[in-house]
Amino acid sequence: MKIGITCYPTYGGSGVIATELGKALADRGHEIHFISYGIPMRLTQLKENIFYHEVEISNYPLFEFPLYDLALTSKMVEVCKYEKIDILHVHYAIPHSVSAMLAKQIIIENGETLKFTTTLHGTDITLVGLEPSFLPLVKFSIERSDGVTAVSNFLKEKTLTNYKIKKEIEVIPNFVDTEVYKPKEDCVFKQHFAPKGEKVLVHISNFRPVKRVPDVIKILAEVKKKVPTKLILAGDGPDRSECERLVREMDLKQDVHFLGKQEAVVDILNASDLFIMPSQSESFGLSALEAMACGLPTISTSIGGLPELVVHAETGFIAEIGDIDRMAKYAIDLLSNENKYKLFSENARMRAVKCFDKEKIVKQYENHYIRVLSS
Ligand code: GMT
Repeated sequence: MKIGITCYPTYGGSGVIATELGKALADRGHEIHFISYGIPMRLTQLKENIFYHEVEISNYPLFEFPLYDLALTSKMVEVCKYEKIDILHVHYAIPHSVSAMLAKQIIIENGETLKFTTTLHGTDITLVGLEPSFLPLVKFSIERSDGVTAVSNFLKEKTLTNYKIKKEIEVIPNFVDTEVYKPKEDCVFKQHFAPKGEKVLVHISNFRPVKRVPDVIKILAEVKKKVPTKLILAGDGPDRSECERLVREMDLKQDVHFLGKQEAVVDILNASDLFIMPSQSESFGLSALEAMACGLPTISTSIGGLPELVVHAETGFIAEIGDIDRMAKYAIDLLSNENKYKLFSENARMRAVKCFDKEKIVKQYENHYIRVLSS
């Protein structure tokens, strides 16, 4: 198949999944054309059947705001027409689904065909998409998509109810390459972060308010009272300065490592013991899945799609949003009980391999394309 993929190329779960999916589909013999404003972060290797088409944005002085959605539409038309794309797969509804809908219309007007499928990832549905300036367009473009997938049952239900959409939405969960994301013995970095053999909590995100990163710092402060523990915070975003301020204010500077944006996620996870995800909105929680694949139990909130990923009292623990004391208690429990920790760690890895491994989920996308193309 010739598959066009549009996603946000920067850090963030939807871009990661779109890129990893494209790479995996290319490994399975498909021809992949990425269409975006930048080269996707994880698209680092040259491969004969992967192509990248950059969207050029006009900076004509009359346009006070860049007209990205329109430039993207034109690029989609060009690529789909000349590369003879069978199916265009857009990740994150805004504005990608709208551009794809328009591109398809233009192609059809020219007597040719194009099918497109939209993968809903999270805030495109639960937050931004609900804003009055976007809602009608998001609803319309989802309704007009030839196929729609959501990364969790939670997100599927939210889409159907919030947008009053009557449409078949297939749930295809996110995935992880469990051959890459796996436990590694004797991680050399651990010594650096925890020189006296302390335990290590880790959180990786884009530091947006929905991630509630300050909660992670407050959890560390509680855990430290019982178990010598350090914290790794990887990633960057709007709340980073606030977190650095909180760390100084709480006198935790010696215990918290701010790493900023990092690519060595597997090493970071392997230098850690517990993954903390205190989000107030999370349709899936891809970084928690990556942690689970590396054998890290996860302590998360009960919101969104997280209970579909984290099995309470088996692969980690789930608490209510903002319940710092409970999350800290769970962390202390796991970090001070070696046998229990080992069991949870094995369970987490096993669940990642059994339910969310790349090979299994990529096949589901392939079948989805076949269904959409034959519909
Ligand atoms: O960061 C992104 O690219 C999108 C982002 C978002 O805010 O919508 O992440 C969403 O998509 C990820 C990949 O499917 C999920 O793992 C995240 O849970 C989800 N984020 C939220 O729902 C807040």
